Amino acid sequence: MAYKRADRVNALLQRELGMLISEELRDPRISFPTVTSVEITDDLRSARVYVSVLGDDDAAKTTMAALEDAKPYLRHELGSRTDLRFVPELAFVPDRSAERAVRVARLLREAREGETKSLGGSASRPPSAAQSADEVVDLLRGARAIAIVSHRDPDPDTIGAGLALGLGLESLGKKISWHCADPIPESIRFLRGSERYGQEPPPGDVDLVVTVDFGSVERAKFALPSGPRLVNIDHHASNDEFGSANLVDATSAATAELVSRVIDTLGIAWTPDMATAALAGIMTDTGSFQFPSTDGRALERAARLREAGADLQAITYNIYRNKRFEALKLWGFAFSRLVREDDGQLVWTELRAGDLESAGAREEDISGLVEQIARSSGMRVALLFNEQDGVVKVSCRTSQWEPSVDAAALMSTFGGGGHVRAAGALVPGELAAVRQLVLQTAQAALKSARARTAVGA
Ligand SMILES: [Mn+2]
Repeated sequence: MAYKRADRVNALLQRELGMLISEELRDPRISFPTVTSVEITDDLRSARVYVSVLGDDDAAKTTMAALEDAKPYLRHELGSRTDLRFVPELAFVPDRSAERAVRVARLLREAREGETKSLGGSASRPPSAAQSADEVVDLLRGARAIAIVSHRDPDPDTIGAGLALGLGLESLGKKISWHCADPIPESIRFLRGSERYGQEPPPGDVDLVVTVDFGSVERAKFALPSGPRLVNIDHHASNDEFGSANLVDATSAATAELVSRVIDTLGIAWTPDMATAALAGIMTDTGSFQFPSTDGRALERAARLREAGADLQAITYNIYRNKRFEALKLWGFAFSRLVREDDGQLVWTELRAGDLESAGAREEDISGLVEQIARSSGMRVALLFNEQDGVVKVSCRTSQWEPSVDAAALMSTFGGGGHVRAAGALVPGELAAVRQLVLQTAQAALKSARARTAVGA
């Protein structure tokens, strides 16, 4: 019984302290803290509060010092916000696991780049991403005219993060423009403010360019102006830190989640429009909270966005339920050509050059299709080949079940990238040739995964 009670109190304290620290404390020494867990003693008299700080050791130290100073205030607030008869003594403990994860992601990337480097790649390394959380906030505070750039083939995360941040900065009196080389898909045009996106690149006379949700400049599709400083906010492990300041956290489930922390740090008040935009990004990048990337931060943020007035019904209808008839016709072509190999572990299909036209469909209607292919029982690697002018767009999804293949690694063989379970590549060449090459590589990856599993078993 006592154990259950403690659990409930831990969860309550974690939630309340998380909100208090990010929303009420305005101490400039505080740098992106997240309350990762709380452990209360059996007598409910004192609690260890684990806090992860996105930043270097100095950022962690000053943040912990600021929290230490805020203890009396925090305990007082806990007393008035909860039904606890006795507010426990608080002991703040730095939790470096999130920061460690960021570092591991960077080391892996550097190892990969090391291989490229020996083939003549660039040798310059950007400064630690850790220190840049503060740098990013400072740059945003200092800029007057800011251009926000979302990636090509925009998804709800890049648009939602861009809108939430831009609308928030606008409420601080800044001049904001939004840029995306490709048109905003119909399914996300319900997000208020999305009509303010233009397809032209940012002008050179802004103070700051902010890119959201992409890891290399090519994903902008247009050239970014070289004059203004550049802030790069992203959660892809493959991010090459092309900004003058980079806030890259590969442990974050969505750029919209990352941007939400920036918005809080800037002390911006959330509006329902901002909250809807951010929640759309978090929901889609976590597959409606189904992907393994769904962590406490994503769930907690979703709860807070909902409380800030995020329109959940608009998101579920527009993004998940409402489907264009022409899109269903197009998906039919892909379904009718489904192939499985390797005992169903490899599942693939293709869209051919004339398909869009015969279905009356658009490019954006393809989004979501590969997830449907990946539902096939026993699938470990799912591939969708989409024939375009001289290039084939390959989308890849992989399963966490053994033999498990790293989708990002597989796609990086073809110059692409993405996440462990979801990745893609644009491969120049004819459909048949590209398909054969990618399928061979996928089969080899499956084979080595099977061998590894056999050894491990
Ligand atoms: Mn994203």
